[in-house]
Amino acid sequence: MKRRDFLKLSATFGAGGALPLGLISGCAEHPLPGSGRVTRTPTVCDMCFWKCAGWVVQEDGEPWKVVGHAGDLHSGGRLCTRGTGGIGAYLDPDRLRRPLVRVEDHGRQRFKEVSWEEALDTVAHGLKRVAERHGADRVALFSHGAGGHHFKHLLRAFGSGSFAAPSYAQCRGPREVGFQLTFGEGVGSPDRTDMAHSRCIVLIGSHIGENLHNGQVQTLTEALYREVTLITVDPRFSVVASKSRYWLPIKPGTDLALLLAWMHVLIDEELYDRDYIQRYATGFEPLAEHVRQFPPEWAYLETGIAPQTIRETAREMARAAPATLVHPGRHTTWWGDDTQRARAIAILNALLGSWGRKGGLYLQERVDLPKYPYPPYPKPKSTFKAAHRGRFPLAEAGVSNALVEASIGRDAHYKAWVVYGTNLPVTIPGVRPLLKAAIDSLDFVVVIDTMPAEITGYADVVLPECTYLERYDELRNAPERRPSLALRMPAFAPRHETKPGWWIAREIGLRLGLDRYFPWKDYAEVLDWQLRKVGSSLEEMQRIGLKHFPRQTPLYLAEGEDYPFATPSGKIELYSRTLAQAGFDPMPRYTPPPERPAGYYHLNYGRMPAHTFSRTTNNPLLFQLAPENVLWVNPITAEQWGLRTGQRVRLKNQDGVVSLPIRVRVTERIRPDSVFMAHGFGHRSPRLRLTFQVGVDDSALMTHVPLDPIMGATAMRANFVTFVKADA
Ligand SMILES: Nc1nc2c(c(=O)[nH]1)N[C@H]1C(S)=C(S)[C@@H](COP(=O)(O)OP(=O)(O)OC[C@H]3O[C@@H](n4cnc5c(=O)[nH]c(N)nc54)[C@H](O)[C@@H]3O)O[C@H]1N2
Ligand SMILES: Nc1nc2c(c(=O)[nH]1)N[C@H]1C(S)=C(S)[C@@H](COP(=O)(O)OP(=O)(O)OC[C@H]3O[C@@H](n4cnc5c(=O)[nH]c(N)nc54)[C@H](O)[C@@H]3O)O[C@H]1N2
Ligand code: SF4
Ligand SMILES: [Mo]
Repeated sequence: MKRRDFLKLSATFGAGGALPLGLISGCAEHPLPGSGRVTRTPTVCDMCFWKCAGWVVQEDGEPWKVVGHAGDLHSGGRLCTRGTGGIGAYLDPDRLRRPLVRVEDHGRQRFKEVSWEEALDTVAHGLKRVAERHGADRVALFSHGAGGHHFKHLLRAFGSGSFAAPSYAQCRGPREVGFQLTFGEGVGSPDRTDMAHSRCIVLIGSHIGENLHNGQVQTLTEALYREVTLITVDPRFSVVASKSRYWLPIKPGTDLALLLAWMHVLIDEELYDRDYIQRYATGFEPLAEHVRQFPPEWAYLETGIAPQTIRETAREMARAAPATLVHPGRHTTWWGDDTQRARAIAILNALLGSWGRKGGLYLQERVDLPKYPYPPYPKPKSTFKAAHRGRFPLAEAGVSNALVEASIGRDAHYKAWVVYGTNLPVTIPGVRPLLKAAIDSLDFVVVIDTMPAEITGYADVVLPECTYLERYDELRNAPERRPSLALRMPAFAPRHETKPGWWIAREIGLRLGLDRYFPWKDYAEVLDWQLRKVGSSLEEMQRIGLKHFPRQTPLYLAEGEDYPFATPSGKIELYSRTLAQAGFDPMPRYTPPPERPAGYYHLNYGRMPAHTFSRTTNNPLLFQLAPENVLWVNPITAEQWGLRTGQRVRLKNQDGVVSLPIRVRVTERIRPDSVFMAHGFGHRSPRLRLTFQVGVDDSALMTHVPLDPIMGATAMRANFVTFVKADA
């Protein structure tokens, strides 16, 4: 076991390059574009995970702009702010440039720049040693984003079965499990919401607009033009709340009470879709019996929402049904009972008959794209389940925080990590002390990133990947309403000494003797092979970027059609035997949230349109739009504490953790019992020169992290903060 210092990259290797601000002023001096030779290259945006298809436009070989692909349902032909700012990711002078290896000099650790040869040999040596001593299954992969695919392939071939992504236990996991239990299928990505045709939309938390998933914002906008009845449940007057007919400023953490009361009204007033429930669902009687106990008057005491409003909104939902969408949400790891809340949302949709119906949740289909014929993977000796130690019985993927825990100590299960495209210290709440202990215990850690993000400071080897604009990746094969394939290909040669993920994975694979799993030289060969199997080719896709394929199955259920749901009963399960058998409530039960300590406020957080998590805050183009996050404070609270807009305060959480200073914004748009900030700021890596210590990192204040017992999600909303004047 060796102890590792958190290495701050700034002092350890030559940064080079002008300050990013140079790039900003440089842009203004650029001659007017459009006068030279214009070329375009297809891409799939990677500035977030909505995967919009687009074009990289160049003039005389110089980067000009990234634009949306007309006809693409993800982008509607337009990219969002962040997608447009993709060029900034390519140009960022703070990018990782060369491979780095941790070395020790006179008792001091630092990073040394090395050749790719040396870095890859070091990685292969590190992984091989772990495999020989403990087994290849003792290597865990943490990954997020399209490029993670190459490393999953590498590690499967190697013999590992332990993969975790923050898109599961920090994001969509509870919703996928909740919907799967109810309908036999998850919601998937892009979310199967048919908002373009909805007549009533219910948003529970989902702050669409600030949560900028492009196609979703556009279909919601279409719905608003058609005067959809929009009902938004949010303790904050979000942008979308301002467009809503009903804004329900719910007491934080009490949504399940509201959902049960809505079910109560639908059943009590016989407003639910009786035919649909009779044909497709099972467990209606026990559900009706269960929700009888939860009238709006009961929910009022929990949620603060007036009984009359609860009844009125339930009736609105029923009036528009089945073209009523109760949005499943996306980031659903809130309070620790999140699978049950997702179940309640799924059941509410079922009562309204909206699953598989126009204006509700459509039926998904992907292009039937064959997998490249690799030899079968060896069966791993253990999988991520080893890390769960019998907990989270319904988790279908690795729970990242559990994998971190299972990496701590001399006898820990995991001995090495591969981390691709995920900034673990900022991403997993409450993980920092665990992360430090894990890194001290592990034999070997390799991080593949584009930026000197916080996670790189924990690595033995840092491998610099090129950005998505400089590489091929897997084809986008997403189940939008019309199935399509989209190509990401290099628009520019990789800058500095960066390399594409597929190349890095292959080079490591060859050094591990896994040649059989990498029979190609260039990933373009894989893409061409796949595309030819579906009647296209790489050459065609390089020209057109995006190709639609006819649907093989219907988008909606036909009237009166029998439909086999992929649940154990073949029906929509209002009562879940699977949950009962695993020792959980078969129907959602409400637990009140923890009490707010006196003088403390709910720490609420979310998105802002100009940034994606911590990955874009240093992007020099997006930084101009939103250089820092601010703290929303209600005027009543502000007056009690003597706070004014623009003033800086520090926050202290219930466990005594104090934040960096953050600027106050006094606004009626937040409840007096809560404060709000956007996630992704307050960087601790000085090598991120624009954003180092600018704004506040919400995750640093999340030290109380309840886990969803059903699938392991890390709740992020159960923390409270108070104010410390910045100068104090
Ligand atoms: N611009 C931008 N867009 C993004 C992303 C990004 O980084 N940047 N990330 C994308 C990803 S991966 C995801 S998962 C999605 C997440 O986007 P969403 O799924 O919309 O996120 P949530 O965190 O569920 O919702 C945040 C909202 O919940 C409200 N809220 C807080 N507490 C409660 C409560 O107790 N009850 C209710 N009803 N509401 C509450 C907050 O006030 C806030 O408005 O965004 C996606 N879109
Ligand atoms: N406190 C708090 N925590 C959260 C959330 C929150 O709202 N608040 N949101 C949660 C949600 S919904 C999600 S989905 C997760 C997201 O979790 P992450 O995906 O881990 O989020 P990021 O902070 O953007 O970290 C991405 C990392 O990938 C690197 N990167 C970017 N592009 C590339 C690339 O092309 N190749 C490689 N190799 N690396 C790249 C970035 O430099 C950065 O280090 O966070 C979750 N955690
Ligand atoms: S929503 Fe924006 S950032 Fe996300 S993929 Fe689309 S254009 Fe890119
Ligand atoms: Mo997410």
